[in-house]
Amino acid sequence: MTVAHNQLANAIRALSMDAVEAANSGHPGMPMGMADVATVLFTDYLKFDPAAPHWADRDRFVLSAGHGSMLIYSLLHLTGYARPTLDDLRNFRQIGSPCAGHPENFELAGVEATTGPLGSGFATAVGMAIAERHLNATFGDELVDHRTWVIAGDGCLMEGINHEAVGLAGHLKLGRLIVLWDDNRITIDGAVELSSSENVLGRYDASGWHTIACDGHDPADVRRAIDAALADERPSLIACRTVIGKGAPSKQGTSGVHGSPLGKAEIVATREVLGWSHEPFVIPDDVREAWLRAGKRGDAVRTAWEERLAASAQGAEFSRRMAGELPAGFSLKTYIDGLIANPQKVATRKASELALGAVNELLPETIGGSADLTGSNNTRTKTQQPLTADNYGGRYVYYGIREFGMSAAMNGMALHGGVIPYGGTFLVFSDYCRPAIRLAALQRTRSIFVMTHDSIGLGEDGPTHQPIEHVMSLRMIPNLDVYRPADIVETAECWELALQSGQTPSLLALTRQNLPQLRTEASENLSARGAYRLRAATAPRKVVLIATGSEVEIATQVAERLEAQGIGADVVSMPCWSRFDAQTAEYRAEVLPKDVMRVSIEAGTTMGWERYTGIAGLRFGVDSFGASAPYEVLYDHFGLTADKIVPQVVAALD
Ligand SMILES: Cc1ncc(C[n+]2csc(CCOP(=O)(O)OP(=O)(O)O)c2C)c(N)n1
Ligand SMILES: [Mg+2]
Repeated sequence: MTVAHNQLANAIRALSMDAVEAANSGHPGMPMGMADVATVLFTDYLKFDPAAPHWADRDRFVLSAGHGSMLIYSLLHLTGYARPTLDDLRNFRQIGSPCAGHPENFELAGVEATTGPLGSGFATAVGMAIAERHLNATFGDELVDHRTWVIAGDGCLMEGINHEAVGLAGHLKLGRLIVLWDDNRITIDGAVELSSSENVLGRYDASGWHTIACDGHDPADVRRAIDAALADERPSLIACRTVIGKGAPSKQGTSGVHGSPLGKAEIVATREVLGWSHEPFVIPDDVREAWLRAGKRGDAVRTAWEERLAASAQGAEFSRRMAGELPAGFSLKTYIDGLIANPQKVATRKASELALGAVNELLPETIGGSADLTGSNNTRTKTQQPLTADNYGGRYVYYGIREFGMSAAMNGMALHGGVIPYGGTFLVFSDYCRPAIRLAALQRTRSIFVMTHDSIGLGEDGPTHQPIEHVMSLRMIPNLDVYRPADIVETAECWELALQSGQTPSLLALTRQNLPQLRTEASENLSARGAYRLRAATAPRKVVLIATGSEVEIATQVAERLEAQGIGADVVSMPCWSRFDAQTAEYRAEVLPKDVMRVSIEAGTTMGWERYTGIAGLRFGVDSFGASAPYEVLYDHFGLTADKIVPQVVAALD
């Protein structure tokens, strides 16, 4: 028995308005407006299998307009995913339900990306499309042959990040990326024309996209547009003209239906208009069966794919990569042993390049890149070919000056799986990446941010380029490991840890200026503990000097001078706060004993170092903007030299 398109779409509308009503919060307008488009996509086009939600060759679907979360929750429920259940939907936005206010990738299979910050989902999807093409180039059509679909709203297209994402996708000719734009001409404040008079399709055309418009409430017209998008080799934007809150007689077409429950009377009237007489959360059998049939469309395709995977000579390697597992026995120990044997004085950005030389040989899944600072970030290694529209098999992306777009795309690559993305810019521009770094941490992706020029130590470029608050403020982001290695050995250790952290993104803060190798004896990966005693006091211990990165060298100089005066001083190198905080209380107390004065030295804000120095300790850093001068002059100017620090420590001990 066939069920009319309208009934399928109305099931989404009813679930959405009823769940928002039950929660007394949420956004009914977008799911009701896009119900027809989503029904066409999920019943006729999307390659997926609710019984095998992690099937590697499934199409990726990203609901970039994350406020419309009830759209994806309805679709996952109706097509037969194990979750969300009807109870989950009834508990939309309540504690314990996987149906969070905005879709979270870690809550539900089928939610490929966390969305809600407008524009981010779209930019993340660009990374998924890059990963798909790259893996296709590596493993062939028989294993990798899928698309990335996005539903985006006016907000997703207005955000600045959209400019970066569209430019990158157009340049890389990501023809398997198809964006369905909910062109409803409404945002929260009212009509789009209040704030925008942009020719959106013109902008996309100019960026190398295929564009087409359709009536988003006419399934045949939506199919026509999607078919045209499929036939075109460019990425596609389909402007789906819709009415927000479609079906709610007195509210549809207005911003009033964007983010508020419809209210009892309007819901009764909507049921009338839709011809949907069922109680809340009741789906009639014929509609339920029709939706479940749509969810089974992918079954045969998936089984055939599994057979190809099992028969493929590359099957095991492909599966390893998609599982996010490193090759058995992966370690940088051999490389680090070589460093111990042959100490070198290099900037940690250079040390990072050298470590990457080893990493990129050992791990075929890394994809590097930089936001137009390749030569400064030292992110490209000799064997890496550019990933381009003509060679998706390349392993280095020239992201252009698109820090946010790069970071979001990296998250998309990591979420897609099969690749490990890393990308660089100056640390000060982590501010431009920050929303994506935060989403990497929230989504638990292995994105590795390589941030060089990490302090006033970059010198002459001056205060606009000198990070002050950056390292500290990045440390505040939960589930982000911020590393600031002190020398070439720690840099390699931090790279090893970043690569081994499958569920935690990492950020490496690296110097422009050369640093001596402080670690000259073979050992386990000491950076893994976050902080460790680099040098123990010889005279009776009075001070523990805690430093990171380039200031560890200064701390050792301070310690030598103090020791010469008979004042025993430990030097603790602390490349990663979050890792240190995860150690046992005994270890932490051993490294940072309470009964000794503790002093921090870091060329950035001192705010926060009280955590380890206590109020009674001393904190040396930079609490103003920097200045433009050679870096040695700046270190003296800001008091970060042994000459300036030693007398203050001695005075404090008296
Ligand atoms: C970066 C960001 N800024 C602001 C918001 C708050 N917000 C959520 S939806 C929305 C309006 C979006 O308009 P549109 O995309 O057209 O959605 P529609 O009203 O059509 O559902 C805003 C401003 C957000 N979620 N993310
Ligand atoms: Mg809108």
